[in-house]
This record gives sequence, structure tokens and C-alpha cells, in this order.
Amino acid sequence: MAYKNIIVDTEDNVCLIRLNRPEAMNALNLDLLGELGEALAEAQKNDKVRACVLTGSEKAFAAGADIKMMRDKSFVDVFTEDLFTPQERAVKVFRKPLIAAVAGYALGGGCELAMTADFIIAADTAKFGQPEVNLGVTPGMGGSVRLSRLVGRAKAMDMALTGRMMDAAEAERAGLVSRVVPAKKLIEEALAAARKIAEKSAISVMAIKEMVHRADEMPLSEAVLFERRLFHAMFATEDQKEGMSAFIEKRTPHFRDR
Ligand code: DAK
Repeated sequence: MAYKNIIVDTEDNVCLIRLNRPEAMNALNLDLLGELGEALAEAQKNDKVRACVLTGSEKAFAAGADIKMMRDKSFVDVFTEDLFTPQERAVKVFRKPLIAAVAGYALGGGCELAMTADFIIAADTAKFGQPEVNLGVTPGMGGSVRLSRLVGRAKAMDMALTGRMMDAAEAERAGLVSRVVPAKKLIEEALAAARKIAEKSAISVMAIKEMVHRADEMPLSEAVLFERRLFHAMFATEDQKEGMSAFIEKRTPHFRDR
């Protein structure tokens, strides 16, 4: 599929999606988000793809929703279009692991998009922020909610109310990102993490992703029960027998996703 706003490469069971609107710091417009949704749907269907990395450029993962596209819209426009709801859903329904590899700015919708991924690996140049308050609006794609859950209420309030940016070191301390790596190694490290995941049983990987995401929507006791039931369900798979046998026989497991 030929895309105009993203670049997609699939190699070694990993799909690398690069946001590519350099003239606008990868600002998220409907075309770009539409293409991202299509690329993820393709990756979902492609059995060769076992994990995905989503990245931007050295300067910007994405500097937010496209302000030029939004400025003249009315309440009626954004409400009736349900601006960004289908686009966010297209990311959330992706069932394979999605790693955001962030260098440079991840602001507003860019930070929100990164937080929709399963985890974020940051370059030491990364800067995160929810600066919508500077534009007379609020976060609108999960910024206030997901950021609060990831970094705690105090820091989320600080970020969203002042519009200040958080650098990579602060983001790692706060738990927003899983690790910080030198900018030059970002893609290599993110792809290595994705390849590592791609070696596992796709069933347990998918189940882990699902249990963590579902837990966000549930009370603790229900979430732990859901986790346990999925754990129980793994005993219906050949991969559970293979993984445990390989451990006992001191060999590498050969998972078959069954
Ligand atoms: N939108 C459109 N264009 C952008 C942009 C953006 N978000 N960010 C940067 N650009 C464009 C600039 O306009 C400039 O274009 P030209 O002037 O050359 O035509 C080009 O990218 C380079 O930017 P700068 O010249 O500003 O570059 P600097 O290095 O000086 O500064 C910066 C980089 C990232 C610090 C700065 O560009 C900046 O502050 N950008 C805006 C960041 C921002 O405010 N982001 C939040 C956007 S609001 C919703 C869901 C979600 C949202 C809304 C609704 N619903 C469900 C309804 C989300 C809202 C947002 O994300």
C-alpha cells in the first residue's frame, strides 16, 4: 500500500511505521491518522508481523494534532465529526504489541498517541507535553486521563495546567517511558525489543497485552481474576507445554502459536 504521510517497512517479523510529515513536525491530521489506522489494520492481518514499532523523526515523534486543520472548526464540526474518536480507536483495536519510539517532541496528540502504544522507549532528546492549555483548549485524546494514570495526578496536573514539557530523564523517573536510550540508537533498540517479543508465543503475548489493557478499565479484584483466567487458559495451548518442556530440557523453546 502506498502512503503519503507515513513510511512502513516490514522486516524480521516486525513492522516499523514512521510518521512522515517533516514540514509540520509530524502534526497529526486526518490523512496521517487514517493512514496509520490502515497500516495497523494491515499489520494485524499479516501473519508475518508479530510486533510493531511506531516512530517519528529525530526532531519530532509528533508535535500534536494539526492546529492549522483545527483552528476554524466549530463545536458542531468536531462534535458531529467526532474528531479523532475513530482514529484513536484504530490504534486501540490493534492486538499485537505496539512500541512507541520517541525522539524529539511528543506533544498534545503526539504524547497521547505515544501513550496509546503498549510502552514507550525514549531517545535522550525526547520531550513530552500536553500544551493544549496554551491554545485555549484541553487534552482530547486521553492526555489528562492516561497521563494521570501513568505519571500520577500531581505531575499530570502540572503538565496539563502549565503546558510545560518533560524531558526524557524526568519521563523515565515518572514512569511514562520504559527506558531512555541515546538518540542514535533509538530505532535499533526499539526494533530489538520488538524482535525479542516476536520470538515469544503470539498467544501469550496477545493475552498479556489484553490483560494489561483490560485491567485499566476494571476494579483490581476483577482485573486479577481476568488475569488468572487468561493464565489458566494458557494451559490449553501447545505453546505452554513447549515453553515449560524447553525449560526443563534446558533448550530454546520453539513456539508455534498454538
Ligand atoms: N500543528 C500544525 N503545525 C505544526 C504543529 C502542530 N501541532 N507543530 C508544529 N507545526 C509546524 C509549524 O507551524 C511550522 O510550520 P511553518 O510555520 O514552517 O509552516 C513547522 O511545523 C515547524 O515548527 P516551528 O517553526 O514551530 O518549530 P520550532 O522548532 O520552533 O518549535 C515546537 C517546535 C514543536 C515546540 C512548536 O512547533 C510547537 O509548539 N508546536 C505546537 C505544539 C502544540 O501546541 N501541540 C498541541 C497541539 S493541540 C481532540 C483530540 C486531540 C486533540 C484535540 C482534539 N478531540 C478528540 C476532539 C489534540 C490537540 C493537540 O494536540
